[in-house]
Amino acid sequence: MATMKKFGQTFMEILELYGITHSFGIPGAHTIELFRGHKDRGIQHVTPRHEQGAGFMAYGYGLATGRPAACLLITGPGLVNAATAMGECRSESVPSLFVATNNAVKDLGMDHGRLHQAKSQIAIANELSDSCHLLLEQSNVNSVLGGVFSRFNAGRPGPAYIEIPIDLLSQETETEPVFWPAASPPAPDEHAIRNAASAIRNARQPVIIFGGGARGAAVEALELVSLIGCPVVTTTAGKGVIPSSHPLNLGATLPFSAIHQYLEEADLVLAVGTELSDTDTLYTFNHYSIGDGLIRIDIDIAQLSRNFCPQLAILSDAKLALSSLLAEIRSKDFESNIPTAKALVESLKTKTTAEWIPGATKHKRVIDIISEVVAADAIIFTDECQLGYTANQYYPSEKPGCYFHPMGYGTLGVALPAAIGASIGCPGRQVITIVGDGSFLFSVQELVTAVEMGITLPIIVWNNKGYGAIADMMDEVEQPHLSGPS
Ligand SMILES: Cc1ncc(C[n+]2csc(CCOP(=O)(O)OP(=O)(O)O)c2C)c(N)n1
Ligand SMILES: [Mg+2]
Repeated sequence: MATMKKFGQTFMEILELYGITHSFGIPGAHTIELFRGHKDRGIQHVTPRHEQGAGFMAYGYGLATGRPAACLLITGPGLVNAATAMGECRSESVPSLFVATNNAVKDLGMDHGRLHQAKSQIAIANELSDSCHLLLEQSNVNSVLGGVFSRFNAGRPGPAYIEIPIDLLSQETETEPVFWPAASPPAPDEHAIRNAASAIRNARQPVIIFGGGARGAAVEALELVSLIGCPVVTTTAGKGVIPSSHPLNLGATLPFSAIHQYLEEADLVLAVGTELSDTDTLYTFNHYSIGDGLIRIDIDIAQLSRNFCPQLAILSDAKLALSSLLAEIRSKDFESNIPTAKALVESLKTKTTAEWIPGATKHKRVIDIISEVVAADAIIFTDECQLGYTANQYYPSEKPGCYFHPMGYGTLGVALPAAIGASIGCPGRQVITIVGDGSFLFSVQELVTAVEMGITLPIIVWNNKGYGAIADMMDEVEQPHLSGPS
């Protein structure tokens, strides 16, 4: 008699249907049904040496490819070990799918003393994910996964969490995998675009800030900058949206007071795909303010009212908003003064010279050598270390999606496993990583995974025999100002 399929298998088939091609995780007694038959599936599974490594690999994979990988995690410790990576995915808007098992439905919330039990896994995951679902009914799976993948496509990407009790996973099933088409990304309101274009037209001193949310809109961003002819700043996540070598690009200079002064004086600041978070200023711990003329474009409605009050807030995918804005600006004569803007950018860059931290000259020499020897489209992941912090500001990026640093959640140990994840997602692309001696040892065991996967991964260890960045802070006379602008 033919045995019926178990629900775990159907679940994985649905992931395949949505284009998942890679999963990361360490199997356990609770996740057996997710792995049954995996050799015949179109999903390649990678086993790291720690679940945090699995999460960081999914993080690097998602950043490098723009596509989610799945993390398959056992109940309790599996989830908790990967939770830091989930937080990092949330901060950096990385599409990623975290799937964890739990004990049987009858045990949930009962403290029966079952293996791996926690009081509430969903409460843990809820703190760090963008969407969270405890799957209690087989029949809901297509709707739940349809919603998750729709969000990846049409919203601000981030970590989705799905929890499946083991009795549901091992139930026999007749549920058929069904692909639910994704929603399309939001387009801007035309009236708001006309207002934005008119504000840009009337601005005497405009400036644009591009964040990570503009990475998919580099073509339109470059055209807009050339059309308006104004200085541009990027966040670290937005590096390369405008090439570093572009004469109007001030680069990732948000920490520097010369730039702050310019932003404060500007009568129009156009911020695209950025939460304008103070983590982008932490290199100097100085904060900036923005005047009345802030126009924000973001795919996430919540970001439009965070940190700085906008004069105009446009909910939209960056690419769609910038192409509408371009069409609107082009429709009437527009006078730009590129030579003046170029001279201004040069002088602002010179003014920032004195503000680099002590040691930056040494860091820059190393960064220059690295950026000269790597391929033009190499992907680089830096960790929380002195060299990484200078690189966040200084490393050149001619294209978006080539430089990544855990800016937001800011944990140590990300870069090495993230680089492994990126190598798996982008075979043939050169991937390198810069780590400190401290951060390297957070995830050093993943070297074994890299070897097993046959990955060539240059690792630059900035070895100052200690937690140098923290020692630097101790040497500062004043306590660093970490609580954002007052
Ligand atoms: C999980 C975690 N613990 C502690 C920190 C605080 N922290 C930030 S940078 C840093 C120093 C890291 O040392 P290393 O990797 O050797 O780099 P260095 O600063 O020495 O260049 C520490 C401890 C952190 N960011 N994340
Ligand atoms: Mg160190």
